[in-house]
Parts: sequence; structure tokens; C-alpha cells
Amino acid sequence: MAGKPKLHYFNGRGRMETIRWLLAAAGVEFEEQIFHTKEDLEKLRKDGSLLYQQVPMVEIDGMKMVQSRAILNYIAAKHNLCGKDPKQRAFIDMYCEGAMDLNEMIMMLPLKPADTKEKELATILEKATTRYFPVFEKVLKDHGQDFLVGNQLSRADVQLLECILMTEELKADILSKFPLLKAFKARISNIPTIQKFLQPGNQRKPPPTEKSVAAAMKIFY
Ligand code: GSN
Repeated sequence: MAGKPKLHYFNGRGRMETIRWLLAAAGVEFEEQIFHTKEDLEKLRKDGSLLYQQVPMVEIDGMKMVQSRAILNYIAAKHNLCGKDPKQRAFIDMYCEGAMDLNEMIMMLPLKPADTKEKELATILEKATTRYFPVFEKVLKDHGQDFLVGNQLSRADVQLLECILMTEELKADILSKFPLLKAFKARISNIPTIQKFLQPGNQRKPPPTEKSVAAAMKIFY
């Protein structure tokens, strides 16, 4: 039997966090090899472990996988989290890409110059409430089901929950005009594997701080 997946990344959320979420939701235990220095990253590069010299890298089922989307696709396919036919998958992919676009804006916020951060934050909140969340609210309203696609848990539900929680960290009442998303958040958070991941002390990473961002920057630049 293959061992636990091993995640190679720095000590932060970045592009690995959604991978942590998806593994946890699928009930897969995983290990983390956190690197703290440029030298640790160089070592991985030198031993040929990184196809494009980049992380995230996940050792899984005898592969050293890179490219966060490829990794997510593999985990989702393996654990039946991408729908039951190509059409369901098409919708799941569209919802995931929307959630990832919003996540990426949030992920990049700490890297923006200090004098643009406030404006950037306002743009993110505006996009969340006028572009992304209305789509998901409408999907849930139109079909009246518990999950976004096909009336069963998919990666879209997991990735949307991650996205909602990240956006709430920026503005706690961001869901105030989205009652169905509020109920969705409670419902998906209650799935036992996800509930476990949300417990303090689990493998979910905390939001970035000035200190953690500076430490990550030192590794890559
Ligand atoms: O999605 C992906 O995994 C890739 N398309 C991008 C991965 C990436 O940009 N990795 C950064 C680390 S910070 N993001 O997670 C990276 O390894 N940068 C160093 C480099 O030489 O590009």
C-alpha cells in the first residue's frame, strides 16, 4: 500500500492550502515536509524533484507531482470529487476556477505595496460580493440542493468553503446578503472530515502575517 502523501512547501498557505483542504476533505492523511530556507528549496531542485523547479510538490502514489492544478485534479479524480459525467465536471471546474480566482487575489494581497493595499482589499471585497458569491448563491437557489453540483460532495464545495472562510477573514460579515451561502458554509463545515480539518491544531495553515510573508519572500527571492 502506498504511504501517506508528502507535501513539500514553505510554512504557509499559498498554493498548497487548497491541496491540504482537498486531501483532508477526502479523508486522506498526509505528511508535510516544510522548508524554511532557500537552501532547503535548492536541495529539492538539485536532486531533480521539481519538474519546473517550483513548488508545491506532492509525493503521491509513486509520483513527484508539481503544478497545483494538476495535483488537485489528481486528488479529485482519485477520490471521486469531480462529478459523475463530463457535464458535471464542466460545472465543477467552472465553480472551482471562480473560487480560485478569488482565492488568488486574497493570496496576493499581502505582497502588494503598502500604499495600494486598502484599495486592493476594497476591490477584492467588491468582486466577492458582486461577481463571485452571487453566482454560487444563485446556483444553490436554482437547484435547491445541498451541494453545488450533482447533489453530492465535489471539489467545488470544498474549494468554495475554503474561499468563503478566506474572504470572511477579510470581512467577517461578508455573507450577510447571501443566506444560502451561509447555510452552505454551515452544512459543508459539518462534514466529518472537514469538521476535523477545521479543528484548531489540525493541518490547516493560519492566515499570513507580516512575519510569515517576509520569511517566505526570503526563500524565493
Ligand atoms: O500552480 C502551480 O503550482 C504553478 N503554476 C506555480 C507555482 C509557483 O509559482 N510556485 C512558486 C512558489 S509560491 N507559490 O506557490 C515557486 O516555486 N517559485 C519559484 C520559482 O522559481 O518560480
